[in-house]
Amino acid sequence: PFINFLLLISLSSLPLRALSNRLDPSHLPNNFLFGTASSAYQYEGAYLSDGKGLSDWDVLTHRTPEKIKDGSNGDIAVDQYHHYQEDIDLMEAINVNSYRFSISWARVLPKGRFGEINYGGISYYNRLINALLLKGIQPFVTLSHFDLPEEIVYRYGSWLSPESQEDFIYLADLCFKSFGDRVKYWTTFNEPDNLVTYGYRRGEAPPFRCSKPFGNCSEGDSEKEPYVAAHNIILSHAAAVYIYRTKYQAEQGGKIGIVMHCDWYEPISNSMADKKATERARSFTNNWFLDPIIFGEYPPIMQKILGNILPEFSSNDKEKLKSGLDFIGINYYTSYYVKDCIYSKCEPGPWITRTEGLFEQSALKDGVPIGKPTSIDWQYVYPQGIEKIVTYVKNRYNNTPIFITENGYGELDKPNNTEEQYLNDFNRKNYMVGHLDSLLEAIRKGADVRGYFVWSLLDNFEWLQGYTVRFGLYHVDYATLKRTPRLSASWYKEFIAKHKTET
Ligand code: AM3
Repeated sequence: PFINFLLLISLSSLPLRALSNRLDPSHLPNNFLFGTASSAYQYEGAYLSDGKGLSDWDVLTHRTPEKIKDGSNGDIAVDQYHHYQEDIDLMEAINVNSYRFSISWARVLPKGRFGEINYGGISYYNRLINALLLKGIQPFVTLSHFDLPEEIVYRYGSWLSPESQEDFIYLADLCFKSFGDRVKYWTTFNEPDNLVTYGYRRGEAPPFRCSKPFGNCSEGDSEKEPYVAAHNIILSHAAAVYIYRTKYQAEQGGKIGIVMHCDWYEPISNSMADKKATERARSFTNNWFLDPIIFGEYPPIMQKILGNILPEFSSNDKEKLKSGLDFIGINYYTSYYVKDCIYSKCEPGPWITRTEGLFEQSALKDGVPIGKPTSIDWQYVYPQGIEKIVTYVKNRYNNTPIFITENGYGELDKPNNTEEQYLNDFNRKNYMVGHLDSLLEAIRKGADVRGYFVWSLLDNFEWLQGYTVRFGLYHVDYATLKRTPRLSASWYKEFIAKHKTET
């Protein structure tokens, strides 16, 4: 078996070597950030420690564990709360110079703005930030990565109420004030498009709101609520950036942006209808948030199609929106074909924006997938997509600086895998080679990309999939919490080292 194993390794690295020659890290800028990404609920554990309050994900996983594929939760997760020093050593061991993590809102403000600040929580992030900086690793902080204090859901249904803006401003101000002397990269939200789609259209994530045929909920309105929640999120972003610009930025000298979930969309045919549908798909996902933040209004196609379903920005809102952002974070994993649903008929489904249908996304064209399928249902390996989405964002938003805030390869956990099998993740390594190569192409053609974060340093709690999907450069044994480097970790380490010596 060992000989077979060696054979497998050498065979699998053949095409890689060819690619690696082309993949020259010296074409990346000098001060490029190489990092790994994470989020509080997926990593920290310690869900009741040192005064932390309950988040909506704590409540969901305890009240209705059947909603999570393996019935699990983030009570312990990878216990980064207690293992942060060890994890920083693991980061140092693979040469990364930045770490993207999020603040657990309920850890610092257990009851949102309706209660006390939890200094136990503030102190944890101080320890984490200081320990990172001691190793020369830049903290790259997300203020809100899906989880929020249950209090906010309970009081007014979270993002459906304009009151949520007050809560977010309170959180943002506290974080800038407490950590901004040392944190130079902030993002307001992680993937707000996913958050509203899962939470308010499909009803599959907190606060589980939807209406048929988009999902099977008892309360909600999938036609309207996603737009209301998104509107409050956009205004929360604007208000937080406004506070950063007016109160903190001059003194602290950091940058602030937002992270978007960016699948690449390819028209399924050359027909004008499918091409237009593809533009619609982009408008109803990424541009939905980025257009108002950067141009001050919703994409024209959305306005035309949704009419008065789409909330309006007051002149005061428009003033705030002028604060914009300093960079765009792109999370790229996969690509889809888009088919028109206005002129041709599509089955109504959760990804169709309105019941009568606007577009449909599918990874298949005539039965052939857009990229190599993986063991998880939504991911297809299409490295060209990263160059395409970066170029699209660059062109649409006047070459605003970009960070790739997530890119990674998921694998379904197979409990009977041998150590050899789960550590030799050449598929993940190939994925990173391909995507960095394609990203370099976008940079060579002029995109201002300033960093790349792998999702993820460690295997972790993958939301609705629980622990059944693994994304880590390091394998985690959930019984012992032992972290072991995979092949992809060594590859990333060498890639970064090569960049260091060549620039
Ligand atoms: O889970 C992370 C990665 C992996 O798969 C990360 O936290 C997310 O930002 C990102 O979206 N990732 C991801 N996406 C697949 C499906 C996400 C569903 C989210 C549902 C919860 C609102």
